[in-house]
Amino acid sequence: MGNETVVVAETVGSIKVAVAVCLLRGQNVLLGRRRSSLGDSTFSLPSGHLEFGESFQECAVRELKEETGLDIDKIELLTVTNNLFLDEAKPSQYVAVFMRAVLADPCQEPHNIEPEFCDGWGWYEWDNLPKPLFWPLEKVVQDGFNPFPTLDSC
Ligand code: IPR
Ligand code: MG
Repeated sequence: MGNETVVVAETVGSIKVAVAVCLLRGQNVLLGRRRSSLGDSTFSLPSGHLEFGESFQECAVRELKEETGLDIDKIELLTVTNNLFLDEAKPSQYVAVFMRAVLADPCQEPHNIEPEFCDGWGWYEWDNLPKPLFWPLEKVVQDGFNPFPTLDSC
């Protein structure tokens, strides 16, 4: 890495990869209100940083367990977005990997395992999402993203 690159990395932070999970139950999706310097008080999917050596699916399973206590199943990759947070004290860039999943046991309920990072979890209809949404989620919603499987037409 050249000296200029090192200086830039120290000033603006590094590029990170995060996995966000659309956990589907009926027509609802699980959201929690963030307690974080990034997107404080906005509604967000369960999400977190990809750790070294993890697959996207493994990261989704781990983050759901850590943040909600839930076990998930049928984990699929949906889309990837590139998110620049330029207004932060230390600007950052996140590649957000959006997955979808369902509950391994449909009777399970989410628990707020990390109350320092989240006000609590709730189920919300996709067509009536709460506001404000965490910006990476708001952006895909505005672009027409829908995590629910479509019925095959033939
Ligand atoms: P952690 O790993 O703290 O759960 O990360 P997060 O919930 O802040 O995830 C970052 C999400 C991306 C999309 C900015
Ligand atoms: Mg998180």
